[in-house]
Amino acid sequence: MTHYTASHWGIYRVRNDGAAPRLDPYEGDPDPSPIGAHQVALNDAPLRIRRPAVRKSWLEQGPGAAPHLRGREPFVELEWDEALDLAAAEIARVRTAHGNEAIFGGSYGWSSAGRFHHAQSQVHRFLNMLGGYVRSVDTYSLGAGMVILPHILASVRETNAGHTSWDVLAAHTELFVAFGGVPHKNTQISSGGAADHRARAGLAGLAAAGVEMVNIGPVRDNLETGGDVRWIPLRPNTDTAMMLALCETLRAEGLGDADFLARYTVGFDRFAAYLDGSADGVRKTPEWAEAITGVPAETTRALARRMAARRTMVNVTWSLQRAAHGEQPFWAVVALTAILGQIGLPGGGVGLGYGAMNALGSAHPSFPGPTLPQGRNGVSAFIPVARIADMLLKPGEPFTYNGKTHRYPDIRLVYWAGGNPFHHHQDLGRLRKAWEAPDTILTNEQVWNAAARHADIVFPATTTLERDDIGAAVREGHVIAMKKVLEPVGEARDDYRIFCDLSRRLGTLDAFSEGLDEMGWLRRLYGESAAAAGALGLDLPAFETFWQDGIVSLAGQDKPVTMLADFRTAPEDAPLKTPSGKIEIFSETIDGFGLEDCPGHPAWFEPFEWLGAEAVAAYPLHLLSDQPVRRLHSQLDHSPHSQDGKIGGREPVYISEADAAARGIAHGDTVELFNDRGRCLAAAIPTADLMPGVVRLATGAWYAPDETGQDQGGNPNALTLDRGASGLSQGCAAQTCLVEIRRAPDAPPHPLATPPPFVARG
Ligand SMILES: Nc1nc2c(c(=O)[nH]1)N[C@H]1C(S)=C(S)[C@@H](COP(=O)(O)OP(=O)(O)OC[C@H]3O[C@@H](n4cnc5c(=O)[nH]c(N)nc54)[C@H](O)[C@@H]3O)O[C@H]1N2
Ligand SMILES: Nc1nc2c(c(=O)[nH]1)N[C@H]1C(S)=C(S)[C@@H](COP(=O)(O)OP(=O)(O)OC[C@H]3O[C@@H](n4cnc5c(=O)[nH]c(N)nc54)[C@H](O)[C@@H]3O)O[C@H]1N2
Ligand SMILES: [Mo]
Repeated sequence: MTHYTASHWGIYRVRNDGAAPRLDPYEGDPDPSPIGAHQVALNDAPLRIRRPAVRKSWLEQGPGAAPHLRGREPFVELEWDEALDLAAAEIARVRTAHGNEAIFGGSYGWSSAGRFHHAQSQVHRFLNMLGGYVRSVDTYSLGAGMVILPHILASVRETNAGHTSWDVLAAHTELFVAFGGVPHKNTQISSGGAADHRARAGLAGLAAAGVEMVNIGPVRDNLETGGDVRWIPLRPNTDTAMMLALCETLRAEGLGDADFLARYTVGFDRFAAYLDGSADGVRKTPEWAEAITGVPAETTRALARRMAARRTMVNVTWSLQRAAHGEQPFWAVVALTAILGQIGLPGGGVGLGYGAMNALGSAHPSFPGPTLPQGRNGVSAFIPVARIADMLLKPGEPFTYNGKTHRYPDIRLVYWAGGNPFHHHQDLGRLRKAWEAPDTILTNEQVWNAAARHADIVFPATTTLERDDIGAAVREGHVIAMKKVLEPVGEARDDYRIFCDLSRRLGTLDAFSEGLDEMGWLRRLYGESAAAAGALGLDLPAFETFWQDGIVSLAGQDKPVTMLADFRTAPEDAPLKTPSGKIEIFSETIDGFGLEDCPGHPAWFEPFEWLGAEAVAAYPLHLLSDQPVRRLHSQLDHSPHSQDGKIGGREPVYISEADAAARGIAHGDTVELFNDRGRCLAAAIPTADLMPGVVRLATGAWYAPDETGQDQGGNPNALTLDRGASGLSQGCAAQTCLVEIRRAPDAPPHPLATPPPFVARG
């Protein structure tokens, strides 16, 4: 019997031949990620939450006590039963006094890979059995993209699973144009369990096939194939202007595919009137774009001609839409590739996220993996996920979302499980203020990170290694029996058990558990998934065989994929799910919403903050906060692998050599990044791989503000702007942020985060 476990960054074979279990990479993985290597040793780290704990003032004075002390005061550890009684009584109180619409259970976050012990699904199911909760919609990953794409092309679910596979790209693509690169670092991850890491081989395959590679953006080293890559530096958040100029060049020079536009798209004429300036008096020429992007007009013009003459794939990374007016680069790239007319042809068309996750470009078969049913939510109120602080600060106030106006609910109780808002949200100083609004904040967590420290009642949750589960991810082609590796640390319990314990106290245990234990659920969820796979002609073995073998691999059943090939072959038989059934270069629906910041066709808007703005005088550097190389978000930041990437315990901030020299900053110097919103410390690394005017500080260092509010950890969200991408999506706009940077006085090395203080009951 082979023993496996799985995480978002890979599958591991568990070896039990030494004193402690050891994790080896899955033998079928050609390019394993080192991120998870230390999981066993870390499992018992000092930072683990060992016992239920309650914030001191809350315990002594009850709900709503001294909310400004959240994150600043000690905890009291309690017995499980007492802590569960307190939490259940508080949930009951809020439901009775304020109704379920006063409970926020959006609980965004990545939690762990197993499909049953998936913390979000667990907390949602738990709250639904009680009548429901205020939910959040969309993701931080693709806030703007998820709203715009269904109007104009297809849902993100379809585009993510439908990307042209790497083999087809290598065989057919001649020119690969990447806005924002194809960062190998990000392809370590697939939500639910990356199985075989294929991006490195995919990129090398393009180089070997002689595909011409062009990388457009502020960062040079995010597209590495082993071969030649041409870098065109471009100011952050200005990709749309360059794409519009490419479109205008194709239009003006008659290089577009008129037949494609006529048969497969609607609304090109309306867009053309914007491109040629007849609509607004400004022609979107390469010269017009140069003033915005910094890309020489001749470079853009020549690239447009080359794109039209070659089999061309144009890719955008997801970061492009995690910005002010983030809908526009996604819409503009769809329009650009529609004009080129290669959508649905092998190796041509549009890529919406090669390099964002491992799964994109996979040829493995797709089938629905196991998922925990969440039940029905009796509350209709919701927020776009990144509007959490607005909701808490402005109850009752209106917001727009996807063409409608809604109101923020008045939240009294927050329940978070499996996410770290003090990692993922923008402008953490503002979030801290907003966090004072609810009477009570409950969380299940594994580690004493900032989210746990800012809660009132903290329940210690088990890790993946401490329980049985099933791993599976879209297009990864594997189902993994994730068998328990270690005993739980301290008194940690599974999220399922915690919600069973609370449900029993609240009278909903039968509905929540359906009388099943962990194994009962695993059998049921696996059976449902196997049946769905069977309907697609994919044979999954019986549960016993699966559990015994430890893994099911469908890798032998690969089929090359060409995105939107069916639509191209027969648009009448395989229409898109857009209102017209075609690609919408102009959307009557979006136009009808009447939004000033998202009209009926792709358009250029000045970002809220950017290098062309007046604020540049005070804060002359554009901060990019990209995904970290050495961890998944804030997870495992305390691992040796993540800590090895730091200097003196500080997160590195990359800065162009010119900007570093101008400020007297040398390699390894402690620096302070600051703007009107916040301040954080980091360690400088001058580099030639960034354009001047841009700095890059990855996300995920643990937020640790001192008494003055200066974040010692180096979390970029101490600085970012908390504003929706537009009135259409309200998506996360983290990549829109100006800062200044200066040498900081010598500071002692930043220590690894530690647990909060505990006190005995007063
Ligand atoms: N500035 C800036 N900010 C960003 C981004 C950016 O580009 N720039 N990117 C955004 C994006 S794309 C994302 S997806 C978010 C990610 O934000 P999150 O998904 O919230 O970040 P994680 O660190 O993965 O948080 C997962 C948490 O779940 C806990 N956890 C893990 N397993 C379990 C479990 O089984 N049970 C329980 N109860 N808890 C568990 C972990 O300890 C961890 O605290 O960040 C966003 N924030
Ligand atoms: N190792 C690791 N991998 C991950 C994650 C992780 O935490 N760690 N998180 C995963 C998650 S949840 C997500 S959503 C995906 C996100 O995937 P992405 O959003 O694509 O990832 P980023 O690293 O933020 O950005 C990709 C590149 O775009 C560049 N960029 C930023 N702004 C601009 C711009 O305005 N124009 C151009 N042209 N380029 C720009 C960035 O510098 C970076 O090099 O990554 C996933 N992969
Ligand atoms: Mo994400």
